[in-house]
Parts: sequence; structure tokens; C-alpha cells
Amino acid sequence: MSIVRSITLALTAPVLGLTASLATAQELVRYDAHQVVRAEVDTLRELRTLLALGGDVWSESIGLGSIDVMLPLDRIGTLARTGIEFEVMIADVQRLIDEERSRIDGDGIAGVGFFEEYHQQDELFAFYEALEASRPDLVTSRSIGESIEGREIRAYTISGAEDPSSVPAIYIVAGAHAREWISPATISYLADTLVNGHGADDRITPLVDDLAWHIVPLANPDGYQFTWNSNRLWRKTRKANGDGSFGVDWNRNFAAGWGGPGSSGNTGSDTYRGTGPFSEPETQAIRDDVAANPNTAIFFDVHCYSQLVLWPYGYDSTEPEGPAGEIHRNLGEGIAAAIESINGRVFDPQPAHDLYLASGTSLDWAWDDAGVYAFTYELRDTGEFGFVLPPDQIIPSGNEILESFLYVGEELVGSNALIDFPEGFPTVVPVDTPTEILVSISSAFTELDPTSAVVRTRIDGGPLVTDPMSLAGIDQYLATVPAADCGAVIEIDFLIETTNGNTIVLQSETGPWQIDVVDETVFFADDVETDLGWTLGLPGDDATTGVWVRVDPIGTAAQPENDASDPGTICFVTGQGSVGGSLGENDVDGGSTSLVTPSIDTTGIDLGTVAFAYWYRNDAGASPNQDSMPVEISTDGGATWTLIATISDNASAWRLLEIEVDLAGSTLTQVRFIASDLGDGSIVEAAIDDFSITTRSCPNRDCPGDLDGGGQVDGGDLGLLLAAWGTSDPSADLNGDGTVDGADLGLLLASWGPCP
Ligand SMILES: [Ca+2]
Ligand SMILES: [Ca+2]
Ligand SMILES: [Ca+2]
Ligand SMILES: [Ca+2]
Ligand SMILES: [Zn+2]
Repeated sequence: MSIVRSITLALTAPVLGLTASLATAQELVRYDAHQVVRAEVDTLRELRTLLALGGDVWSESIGLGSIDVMLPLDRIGTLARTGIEFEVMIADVQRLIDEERSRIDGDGIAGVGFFEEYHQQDELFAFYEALEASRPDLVTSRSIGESIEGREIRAYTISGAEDPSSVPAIYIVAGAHAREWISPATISYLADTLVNGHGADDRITPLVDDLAWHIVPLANPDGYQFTWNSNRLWRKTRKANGDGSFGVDWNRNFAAGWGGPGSSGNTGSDTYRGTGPFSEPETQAIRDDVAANPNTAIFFDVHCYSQLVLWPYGYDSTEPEGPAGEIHRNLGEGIAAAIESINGRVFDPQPAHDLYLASGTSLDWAWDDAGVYAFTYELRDTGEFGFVLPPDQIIPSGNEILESFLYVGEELVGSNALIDFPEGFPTVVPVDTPTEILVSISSAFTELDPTSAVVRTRIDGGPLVTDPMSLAGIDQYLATVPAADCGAVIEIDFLIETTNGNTIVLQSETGPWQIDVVDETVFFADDVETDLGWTLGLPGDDATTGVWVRVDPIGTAAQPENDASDPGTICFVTGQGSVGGSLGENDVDGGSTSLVTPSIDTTGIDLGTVAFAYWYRNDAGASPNQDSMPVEISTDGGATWTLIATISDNASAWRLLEIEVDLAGSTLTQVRFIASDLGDGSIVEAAIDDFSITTRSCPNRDCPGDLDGGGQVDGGDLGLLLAAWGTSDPSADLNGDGTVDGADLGLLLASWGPCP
């Protein structure tokens, strides 16, 4: 759940009267006739071929899939002859750098706000000094180490708490990679907004008072200044490696899987890991300062570019075990949603290994060794400008990242909790029957009072009724949905208190959840645990791998480990995986594969509901988010098919879908699911479970035979009565004797035709 509020504070950018003129003593490295290309690397052989061209890799890590590389034009010609597919992302790198230079060196920056331009180190620190001087009650600073070239590594703490070491802390590192200028710019905007918003903005004030924000704006000051003085595209530190080469990759030097895949032992490499874990003063500074602030709850390392929100692990393809994995995922998805809510920029939330493995990162270290929740941001953009992002994107980037940190802050102070329905949320409940719902409510950071959990319900807009929920396990509660008449709509939400007295209201994104009270008749229901005669693959299918199978799934990085049924183990998936399987193992490749239900007798249904659980992933590989899974229905034995839904959401989780379909006049009905990997190859995995076809209706009280409320007594009603034959279903037991039988059939036939 997220509650998005707008920030009413008018932000004024402080003008410090500084000029950004550059030291020009050193020769500036030029990138004339260089382009950045995005290569689609499908095999290790292609990867070796690409790397042999010796370009500057702009992607954060190296692996199969998309890689952005800067190359001189002549080698782009060579690349074209290798057959590796690529597209040009930046046609003239030097032109972008020249534009930036002439803007900063010239008069272009006179009068522009501080956050309308990038700033070198001295100016950034002057900005923080001014911030500290303006609100000494909120801002404190300290030196946390010294770089190889003797520059101070500074940290700033923003907090309105009397004792900032006694409140939960968020630790944010920026500027670890020198050329990623948008990182310190964005985080400085955050610092400015937190300080100036305190006392002026109702949302920011408590998040500054109740939390401590530790900010390291330039974790790699030597490298950053080098990008201003000498080489705009420098990434590493400025350590002299002793062989004429310079620099260690800050983000491969941490003691978490140090030396593993996605890092290099070659001193000249942009991912050179250093001589040992924490061999560098720039990483030692972070290690020691996080340790010196044991109230740190979440750690952020802010990079660019690619628009990603990443959580551990990068060094292998696992995620933190137990609830911590789920908390990382939930927070990561909440962060991405918060970012998108501001400017519509889509940031993909995913474990760091989803793209490539990378070892020795601050992210994995923060979780493994420091024991705090950890995220890496890859900020704007997705490759149009890459590292040379125009400065008019600083404030938009600042605002969207600010929103994500306000969300995280609210999670941390406990004004939010996570709600989940482990057995599913009932969008329909039976008539005149109380229904229990299992509810899971948890908070990553705040202690909840389980005795305070209540459910609130309201039937058809009537009075709001509050009932306690009973404890059903750790973080689990049973809520009772009250009995109601057919056709009623029940609104429902949940409340819980934190042990320090905050009340958290848990609702859907649009307010209370809604439940329809209807009479449901099941015509077909399959939890897939036994073989009910589905067809796996059709003539004409052309997928080469990932063909539908009915199995107890083995999870890969893209395919579920468990089915959706409870109880149950078996579902349909696109190709079985193997233990520890990689992202692309036996996913759908090369075309389409179809999953078709058996023929289902739907005689007598007018309006039916097709419901199923699905899993779908298509957000990785060479052309992510391009594929989808159509769901189609046929009522003529498979001769013609009609689209009823298109699944394309990358939940990486089981989701339920219910679709209303007109089945009037049908006798036999089939539904099919077509999973495809079309065009450029990508990772596509799908799964289906818990499929049903039902009708939902309320009888017409003034017209006893009109079971489906259609205004006449007809075949639809006959179908419902026959479906309830022999049961005590009150909606079909027309004479109320407790059994649906011939007497009821007689009454129905006697009233055949339009209702009076
Ligand atoms: Ca199942
Ligand atoms: Ca598969
Ligand atoms: Ca594929
Ligand atoms: Ca009866
Ligand atoms: Zn980076």
C-alpha cells in the first residue's frame, strides 16, 4: 500500500555565487569519433568478441544480454562485421562532452540555480557547508576518511532528533563511480529538500525528526575531480596500481564475494577489484562509518544509468533468505512505484543478479556484513545520454528520487505496513454466509501490536462496523467478512497499531477493498493436481524451448518454485527448470507454445467468469517487455478463438485474474494461453494454476424461477438448477424443502418465459 501525497513546499535553489570554472592546466581527454552502441550479446563467444574490441563498457556490469559500449568509429565497423546485433545509442560522444564544457566554462551558468547545473567538488562541499550553516540544528558533518590523493571524504547527517544516534538511520552513498554526475547532484537535491522542508512540509518534517539521514555525497572524490579536470568518462578511483595503470573499481572492492564473477583482477580493467577486500581507503571509509552508526537500517548506493532499483545479491543468483528476501522485494517495488509516481519514469525493481553477476559490491556487503537492508539505484537515463546527462534532468531526477526516499522513510518510521492475503483475497463471497479471510500484516522496521488488529466492513454503504481479528500465527490474522444478501457489495479494510501508538490503515491503492456477495455456481475447477485432459502444445506451435508442461515446478531466476494452489504442488509452466537454474534456462524461445483447457460443458451459462492464477515474466533479455501472453476462448470446438485478456505484467509472483465472458448459447467451451518469445529473443516464463469457470448471479426475488436474475426463466436458469441438482443450494431450492430436485424443476418449468 502506498499513500502518495503531493509536496506543497516551494523549493528555492540556493545560489551560492560560485562559478564553475575549471582547472584547465591538464590536457582534457577527447573522444572524437566515438559512439556508444548497445550490443545484444547472446553467447559467451559473442561477449569475448565484443570485449576484444577494447571499448569502454558503459553498462554497470558485463554479461550476456544488452551491453552498452563506447567504441571509436573504425571499431564499430569491425563490430558490424562480427554479426553481433547492435544499435547506436549516442552518435557523437565528444559533441555531448563539448556541449557540457562550453556550457559550464562559458556564461551559460550565470544566474542558473544550483540544481540546474553540475558542480565540481569544492562547490558541492561549499553547498553542504552553507546548508549546515543555515540549519546547524539539523545538519552535522564529519570527515570519514581520506582518498588516495588526500582528499577528504565527507559525510553529512541530517536529523531533527535530539540524539540522532538513537533513531533509525538511512545511509546514502553517492558519487562512487566518478563519471556518474547525476548521482551526487540528485542526492544533494535530496539533502537540500530534507533540510529546507523541515518545518515547512508536513510530510518531510517528521521524517527528519524521527530519522537520521547519513549522506556521503562524493565517495570517490579523486575520481570525481578527475572527470572535471582530465577525463569526463573516468569511473574508478585514482589509485596508482604500480604498473602505470590507475584506479580501483570502488564497487568491486567490498568484502562480499570479493574476487568473484563480474569483477576483474586486471589492473587496467574498469572493474578492477583491487588487491584485496577493502584494500582502498575510499571503501574503508564507508565500512567504518556504517559500523560507527549502528542505528543504520537501510543502505543505499546511488549510481547511474539504466533506471533500476536493485537488491542483493549481485555475486550469485540468490536473494536474501526468509522474510528478508520478501522485505527487500516489497521495498524495492515500493521504491520503483514511488519514483514512477512523480514523472512517470519507469525504474525496474529486481535483484542485482537479474542482469549480470557482480562481486565485491557495497550492496551485498551492506546486507551480508553490515546486516542492513540494501539497495543500489541506477538513476536516469536508459542510454540516450548515458553518463553525460543534461543538467535540466537534475531537478526531475531529484524529485522522483526524493519521493522514493520519503516512501522509505515512512516505511522506516512505521507509518506503513505490508499486507498480504496468503490464501488469496476473495473478490466474491457466498450469500448469507460469514467468510473468513487469512490476513498477513507485517512491518520490516516497526513493532506492531497484534492485539490491536481490527477489520472494518461496510455493507452497501451502510454503517462502518469494526471487529477484532484473531491471531492465526506470526503476523497472521483471521478476519470475518459478515453475512450479506445476494448482490450486496462489502467494503473492507484493516487497522493495526504500532507499539509506539501509531495507527496504520491498510487499504488497496484506491481505498477499501471491495467484495461482491453473489451466488456462485462452479462449472469447472481445476487445481492442476490431477490430469484433467489439458492439451500441452498445439500443431503449429513453433517455440523451440519452454513448451508447456504439467509439473511440480523447479524455480529458476525467472520461473516459480511453487504452484499457486493451497494445498497443492503442481501447475503448468513453460518448460521445467533445474535446481539453481539460470534466468534463461528452458524459458520460451523461438516462437509460441499453447496451453489449452479440456472442453468444458457450459450449457446453460449466460454470463460466465473465467478465473485462474498466473505467473508471467518477460522483462529480461535482449528485448524485454515486448512479449505478452494472450488468453483466448472458443465455444465452437476450437475453430475460432476470441481474445479475452492479454497478460504482460512482470509480477514475478502468482496473481489472480477473473474475466467475465458471455457464454450464452454455448455448449462446450475451451480457453487457451499462448506464451511467446517473438522477435528479438528475451526471457519469457509463464505458469497457470487454479483454473475455473463459474457463474455469478443473484436470483430475482420477484420471479422465483429466474435464478440468474436475467428477467426471464430460460435455459440459463435451467442450467443453474441442474448444476445444483441434489444439493441444498438455497438459490435453486425453489420450494425450500432442503433439496434441489424434481419438484424444483417442475416449478421452474411452470414459470418458463418472461418474468411477470
Ligand atoms: Ca496446483
Ligand atoms: Ca521454464
Ligand atoms: Ca526466450
Ligand atoms: Ca427442493
Ligand atoms: Zn556506477
